[in-house]
Amino acid sequence: MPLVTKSPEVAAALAEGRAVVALESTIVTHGLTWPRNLETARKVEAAVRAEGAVPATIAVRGGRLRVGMEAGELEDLARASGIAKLSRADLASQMALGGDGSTTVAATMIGARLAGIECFATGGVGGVHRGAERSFDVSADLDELAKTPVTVVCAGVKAILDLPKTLEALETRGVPVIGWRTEAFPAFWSRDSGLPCPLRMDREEQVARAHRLRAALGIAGGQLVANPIPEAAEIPRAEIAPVIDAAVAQAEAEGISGKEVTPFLLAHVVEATQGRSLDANVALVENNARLAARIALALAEAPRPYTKAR
Ligand code: PSU
Ligand code: MN
Repeated sequence: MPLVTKSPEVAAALAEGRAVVALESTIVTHGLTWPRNLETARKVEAAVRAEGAVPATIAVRGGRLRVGMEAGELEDLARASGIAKLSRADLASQMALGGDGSTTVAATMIGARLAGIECFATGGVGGVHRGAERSFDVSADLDELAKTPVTVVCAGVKAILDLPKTLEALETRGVPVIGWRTEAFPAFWSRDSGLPCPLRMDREEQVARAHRLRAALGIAGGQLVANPIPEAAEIPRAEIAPVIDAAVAQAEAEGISGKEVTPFLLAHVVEATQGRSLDANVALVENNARLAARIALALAEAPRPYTKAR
C-alpha cells in the first residue's frame, strides 16, 4: 500500500488535471467541537464543489496519509477524541506507529504537495504567538510556507497571535502575503487588523500566475492569500480585542504551552463571545474554500510550466 492514499474522486480529478482544493483536518478535531465540526467540514466541502472544484480533506489514518475523505471518514474524524494534532515534526513518527491524526496547515501542505494539489483553504494559519520573545512559540506553519509550494487561502493569521511579528517572520521567510481585494491585513474574526497587507491581488488568475512564476524562478515555498471574513459575519477589532487579551492572560496563568495553546485560546474566545466567534469562524472558512476553489480553477488553466531562465 502506498503511503499516500487518495480517494477515488480526488485521484480521478488529479489524473484529469481538474481543480482540487486541499482542506486541513485539525480545524475539525481541535478547532471546532462536535457536532459543529462535522457540519462545518461538510459545508466547506460543499462550498468547494459549488465552485466546480473537488475537495480533498487530508488526515492520517492507520499510518497512511489520506487525501480526500470518503463518506463516513469525515464523521469518524469529527467524532474522534484525543486524536493527535500532527505537524511537520510528528507526521512521520505517527505514521511509523500506524496511528491516526489530524493535520495542521504545515502537515496538510506536505500532504497536498505529495498528492499534486497546489491550492489549500483553511481558517487562519499559525504564526508568532504573543510573548514569543519569552516562549519561542512560533508555529511550524510559517516554515512550511517557506518550503512547500502550495498556495494557502486564509482569513489572515489568527488574531490571538502577534500579528506584526508574524508578518515580519513571513517576510523573512520569503512568503508572499497577498491581500485579496484589500490593502489591509485581515485579522481572522475582523476584516482589518490595522496593519497594511504587503501585497494585493484582485483576480484569481493573478494568484495562479504568481504561483507558477515562483516555481519557474526556482523560489521554494508557497503563497499566503489573506481573504477578509465576509462583512455580515465579522466581529470588529475593537470588540474582539479585549476578549483575546483575556484569553491570552488566562493561558499564561494556567501555564498552557506547546500544541495546546492554539486550541485553548480559540475555545476561550468562543466561550467569551457566546459562540459568536464560532459563527464567524465557520463563515470565514467557507468563504476561503470558495476563493481557493476559484484559484484552483485558475491554476488548472494557467500555463505550466513557464519557460525557465537559463
Ligand atoms: N485555523 C482555525 N482553527 C484551527 C487552526 C487553524 O480556524 O484550529 C489550526 C491549524 O491547523 C493550524 C494550527 O495549522 O491551528 C496552528 O497550530 P500551532 O499554533 O500549534 O502551530
Ligand atoms: Mn506553537
